[in-house]
Amino acid sequence: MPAFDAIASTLERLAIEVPSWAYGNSGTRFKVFGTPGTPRTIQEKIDDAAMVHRLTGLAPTVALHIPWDLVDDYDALRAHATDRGVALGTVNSNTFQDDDYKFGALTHVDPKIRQKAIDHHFECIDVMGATGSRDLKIWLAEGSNYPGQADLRGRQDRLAESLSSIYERIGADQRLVLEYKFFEPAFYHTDVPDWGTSFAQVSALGERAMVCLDTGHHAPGTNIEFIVMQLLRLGRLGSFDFNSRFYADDDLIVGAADPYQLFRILVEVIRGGGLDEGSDVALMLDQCHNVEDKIPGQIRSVLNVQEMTARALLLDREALAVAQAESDVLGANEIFMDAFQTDVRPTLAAWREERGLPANPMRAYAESGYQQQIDEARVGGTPLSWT
Ligand code: PSV
Ligand code: MN
Repeated sequence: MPAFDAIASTLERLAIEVPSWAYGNSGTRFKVFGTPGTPRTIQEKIDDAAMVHRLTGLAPTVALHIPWDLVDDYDALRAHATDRGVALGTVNSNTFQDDDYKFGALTHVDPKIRQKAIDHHFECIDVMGATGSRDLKIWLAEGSNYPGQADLRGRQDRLAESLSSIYERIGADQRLVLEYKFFEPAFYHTDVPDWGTSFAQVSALGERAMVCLDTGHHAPGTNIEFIVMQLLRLGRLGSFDFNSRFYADDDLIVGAADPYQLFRILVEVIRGGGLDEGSDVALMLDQCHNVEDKIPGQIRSVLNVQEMTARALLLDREALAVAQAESDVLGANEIFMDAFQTDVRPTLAAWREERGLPANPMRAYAESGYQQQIDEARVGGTPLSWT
């Protein structure tokens, strides 16, 4: 197994983008529970995200969701983030909360509604200009509930046309990233249900169009690491939305439901060059903290990714290659499991201290007094939420 020193420089590069919406209230369709200290403004969300970065050194950028994070002055928002030691990251479009989009947005049969959805993406691209963001991430809640309700082929053709108008507006240093999801909110068919559809659509656009893989967006039992391998091999893995799930798109803390799956995914990320210097693969979280405190929920999440990345980096690839070449099934599996079962926590704690970070960021947060401070200060106003 490689020594920790040999993997430290890669670990040092690890950067995980946090979603602004993770700091707001969220819930299920049954109930959104309010919590004290919830941000009332995007600036307060950024303050909370900055706390996660300060304690972990792992979360230098914050993703925005438009219009949830709409402001008049994005230059000022960018300055606010810089002042707190973080930067603004991916801009996520939102065509799923407007009445006009009941039967589709980029796929809608009505050209006026399609244009409205395209215009929204143009606005997002303008925002990216001001925030300095590289990626426009598109997730579409489009589909149908009943067989016969919609012309599947016509919708796919309209999607291609709409995406192409959006792609033409993307700047030379920017990317369009298309996220897929197999169901929800539509239950019969979804217009971008799987990586193959996303891949086909983005490949038709050009080099700067990529696929986003949200770990919660697959049918149970799907071999996600295989998809990771394939997209990296094809040069189209733009980004991850990390979270974990037991049943559907649960948006729980990454690595909480199935740490071994997270390890296997990261093994393929590393194998495919996704953590190499200069890699364009963006690692993001897409999570909701419905019942747990949001800031420590985010701290736990980035630490989980760091721990599994360290274990995946410790995989003895040379020994594994030999075992694979010899068709040594059990030997290869043992090498793989040895890396997964390595407890990296004490080594990571010491390494954090060496770099001026708290050995235990969860404890440091609990002892920082920040939660009490925001609970007391954030009184009045409307706590942000996605409902
Ligand atoms: C859809 O379920 C999704 O994963 C997309 O990334 C959205 O932007 C996000 O969740 C909203 O929470
Ligand atoms: Mn997502």
